[in-house]
Amino acid sequence: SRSRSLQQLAVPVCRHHRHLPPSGRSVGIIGAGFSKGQPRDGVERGPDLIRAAGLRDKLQGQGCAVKDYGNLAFEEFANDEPVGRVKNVRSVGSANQRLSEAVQAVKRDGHTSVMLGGDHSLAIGSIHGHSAAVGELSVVWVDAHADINTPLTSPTGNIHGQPLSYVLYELQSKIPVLPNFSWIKPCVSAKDLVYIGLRDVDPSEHHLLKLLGVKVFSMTEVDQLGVSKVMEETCDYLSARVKKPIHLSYDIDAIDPSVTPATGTPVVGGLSYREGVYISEHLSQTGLLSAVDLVEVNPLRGRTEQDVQSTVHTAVDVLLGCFGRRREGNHSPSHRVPEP
Ligand SMILES: [Mn+2]
Repeated sequence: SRSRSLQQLAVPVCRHHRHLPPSGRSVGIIGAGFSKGQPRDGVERGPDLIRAAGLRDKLQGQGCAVKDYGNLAFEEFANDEPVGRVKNVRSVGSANQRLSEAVQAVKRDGHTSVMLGGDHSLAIGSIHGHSAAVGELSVVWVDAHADINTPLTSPTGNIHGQPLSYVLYELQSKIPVLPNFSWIKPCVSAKDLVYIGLRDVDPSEHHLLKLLGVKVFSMTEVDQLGVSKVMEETCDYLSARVKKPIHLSYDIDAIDPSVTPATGTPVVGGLSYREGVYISEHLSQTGLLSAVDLVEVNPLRGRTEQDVQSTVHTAVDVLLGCFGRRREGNHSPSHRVPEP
């Protein structure tokens, strides 16, 4: 029959996962305008810019239920002196504890959590809260950088280059005691982490990635395999044992600075717009996406208004892709062709 042959044509994108309809998802948005994981002003404006670009209406327009939990308020620390080389430790620890609790509340309410940053140090609290609510996770880290320095290997002391070191079980013994960090419990196994888009990795990070055997699709592999094969292999790898809920931590600097220039640490040779959106479209199809971070949008790093708009709209499109938007178009099941 006609419907039978159409079904046969609908080959799942990822062979371990089933296709889901592009509607009916429930999204909980958390604004986390926190910037002390790095030195540049402006990244705290990310959440409101992404909202102003119409995120909520666009998600609702594609069939999602959306609850916006508003912007988190973060505690100020007057004397947040460096600990060793690590900067703003108390502020970062406190902000992430607050964020972890917020993500847990969003997950308890039954939503897919969307955390709008802010800088990438916020992945600590986002991943911690996600795991506290749902248990073991897979993490897909889309970024130009590996963000896996420990406090002792970091060349800069900026915690946005370190978040993974705090959440990986395997690095627990390498992390010194830090003020406001005692609540953090490692919750991700190195075998459940996949990187996409790397192209600026410190030697000490490269050593850690090899030591832990982390799965990496750097820009070299994206060039070699193409993004569709990278995503197929990512899902095959992550679902080879057990299908765990996926945490997507998406740094906008993964995408090429010609498309997303308004970010703190741009690196040439990044993902195209199309590759960047394909990643979220593909993960959406798995039905396993349970929390998303979209971080490092910094309007003060754009030289023109066009730079800022291009960065913000790309961030929105990445998020829409996470929740069923398809470039072929979408329509709700209730659509009928009008009769004359
Ligand atoms: Mn990052």
